[in-house]
Amino acid sequence: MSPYLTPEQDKYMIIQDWGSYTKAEHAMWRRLCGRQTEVLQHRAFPFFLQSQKALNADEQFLPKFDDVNTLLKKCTGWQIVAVNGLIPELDFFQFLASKKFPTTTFIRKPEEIDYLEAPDIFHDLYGHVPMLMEPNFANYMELFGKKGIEALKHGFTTQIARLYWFTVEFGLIRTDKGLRIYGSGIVSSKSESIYCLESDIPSRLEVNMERIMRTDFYYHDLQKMYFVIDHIDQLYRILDVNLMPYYERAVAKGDILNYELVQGDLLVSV
Ligand code: HBI
Ligand code: FE
Repeated sequence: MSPYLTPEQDKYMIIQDWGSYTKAEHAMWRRLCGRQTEVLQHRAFPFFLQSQKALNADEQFLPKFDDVNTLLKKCTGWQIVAVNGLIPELDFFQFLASKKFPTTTFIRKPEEIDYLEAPDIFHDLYGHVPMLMEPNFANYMELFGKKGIEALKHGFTTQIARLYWFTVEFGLIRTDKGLRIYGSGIVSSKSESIYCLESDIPSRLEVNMERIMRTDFYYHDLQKMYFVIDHIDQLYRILDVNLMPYYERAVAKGDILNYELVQGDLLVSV
């Protein structure tokens, strides 16, 4: 049993009742996968696309968590745990520190196809699980859980949430074919998958821990700021330090609005 897990987390865990999914819900999964996999062909990080295939998130039916876990365990030792929605930060980080990814089991309604408030199974499973099959990223996510627990203890909830947002959810990566997407919030959104690489509205900056911790973000709109890494293992390297001085400097220097550029920003061209 992981030292980070307590019986506390059990109250958030549910069972995926795969038999209860309706035809319409399977059809919604099919529709989302078919549409998004096409959009991502030359936009997503290659490893993400390969994992998608390996996951054979069989696009005909919603995936069974047991099948996903058999594959995921083999790849990186991670497991997805079924939850029914957003859970408190501390519990979320404790799951991550235990190599468990809280994954919702419900799927969005047709009227929510382009955007929904809280993560559904498409966002969590289609968006997050493929990257959890990449060993360096899986290590980053486990370390992230530990750093998250520490951040909450010291009152840096906002700063660590920004770090999660601009890497895990909305991160971009340089490849020899140009910028590609690895952030789950983007890969599960058709419009943002196109916009983040092709629009000239958002700025794209070199990843910078302190700058990220100062940067505000939108929940309900396309981002105006993205951060770019060179390699997936770069994430672990920049996180595996004493973060306290970064938190303190970020708080002392104050927040930066999502669309604002400041002195020292290193802009990345697409
Ligand atoms: N809970 N189920 C779930 N999924 C998330 O992505 C999630 C969460 N709780 C908190 C949270 N994300 C964010 O606050 C992260 O910044 C931690
Ligand atoms: Fe997410």
